Amino acid sequence: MVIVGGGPAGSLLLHILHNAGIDAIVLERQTRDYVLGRIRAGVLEWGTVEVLRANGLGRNMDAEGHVHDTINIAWRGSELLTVDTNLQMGRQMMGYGQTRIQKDLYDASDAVGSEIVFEADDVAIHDIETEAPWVTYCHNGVNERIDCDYVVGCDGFHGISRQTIPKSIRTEYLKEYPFGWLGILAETPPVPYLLYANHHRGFALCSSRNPMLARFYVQCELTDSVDDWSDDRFYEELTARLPADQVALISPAPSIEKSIAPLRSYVAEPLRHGRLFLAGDAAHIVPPTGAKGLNLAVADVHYLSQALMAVYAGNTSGINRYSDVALRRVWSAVRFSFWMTNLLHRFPGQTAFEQRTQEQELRYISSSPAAQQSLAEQYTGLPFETLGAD
Ligand code: RFL
Ligand code: PHB
Repeated sequence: MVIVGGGPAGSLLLHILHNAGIDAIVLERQTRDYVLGRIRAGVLEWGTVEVLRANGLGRNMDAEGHVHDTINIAWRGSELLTVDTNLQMGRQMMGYGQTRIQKDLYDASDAVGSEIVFEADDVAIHDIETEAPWVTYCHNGVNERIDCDYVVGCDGFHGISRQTIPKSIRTEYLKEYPFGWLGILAETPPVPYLLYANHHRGFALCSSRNPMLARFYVQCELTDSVDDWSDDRFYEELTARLPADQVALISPAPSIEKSIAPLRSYVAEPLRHGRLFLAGDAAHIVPPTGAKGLNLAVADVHYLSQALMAVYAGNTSGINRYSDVALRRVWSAVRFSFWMTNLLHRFPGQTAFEQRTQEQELRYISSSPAAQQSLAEQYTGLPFETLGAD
């Protein structure tokens, strides 16, 4: 089997299949260091934690991760809404950076000798509608060809796998939001919980990576570049959007990483065409507000690996359900992330009326255990479905 893309989705799938004795190879366009240097997700649903543990990837996460059992939302400059996910749903989240998961995955691949080809250029997928697909790529100037049973596209939003599905078969759904997130990483003690903010100056978020590494975000203009944002300007804006007692928890320190990400929702359906399957960001993107992107990638891989293991044991029913089952979870996360994004951001041209309705929704959640339970249920992640039989 060929897996295109060695991000979290591709390298986790490789690891699970390798453990099950299924022959697979990952083709990754970038260098190992480049993939390890990308700063992205930080919050894992408990289902993700369990998938990682079940596949022998829990040791560092359990030693270094930080368990969160509250979601905190500051609003109107002084109010603070705290949802206790343990109380509401009996569930928690794990703070553990994507960079660390990626390192754990690459280390696991080194330890067991599963194969990841870095700097694989010009990957192309052929004859995907036949029983005998093949993949070509160029490595160290040499053209290579692999004949395989299946191809899995885990090559992210800008990958090539999705484009292999003819346009006549693919349906795409896209929503672009009129703002981005500017994120920094700083060596300073983080706010000790997840802290989101709705403020008339715009959204803000305080998260963490470890006890001496904080991750902060502020909503910014799509046209902004990181050069427009000195560290001083960043902290001025972040602290202007938070209540004074929360600001007291932040000790500004120089940024060691600074980047801007646009916010979008995107889904491509179906997740299967012939012998090609899509998983993770290759098929869907959510705005980071709900902390769902990496978790969806892990859920896809969970479903797909189960289905593929069944195929090699002679049962093809699960693989025929993969696209439908995975897409149900995807749309649930797409809807939730859209809702969180609408609730917490300042939209261009937002009127005082719209600001008040956002604030009223936050007031309602503050006072309603039912609303808190719904937020906690979705944020901590819905249970996995079973793939079932035909
Ligand atoms: P990735 O990580 O994009 O990996 C795809 C890999 O494919 C490679 N590739 C190719 N390889 C070969 N040939 C080609 N033609 C190729 N084209 C691309 C790429 O080099 C890359 O290595 O997708 P994957 O594996 O599906 O993983 C998805 C996650 O990375 C993503 O959903 C999350 O980072 C999203 N996300 C968050 N998710 C969460 O669950 N919780 C969070 O708290 C969270 N926070 C975030 C986020 C994403 C963010 N950004 C930057 C968009 C915060 C931010 C700011
Ligand atoms: C992060 O820690 O990077 C993070 C946390 C929560 C989010 C998005 C990103 O919703």
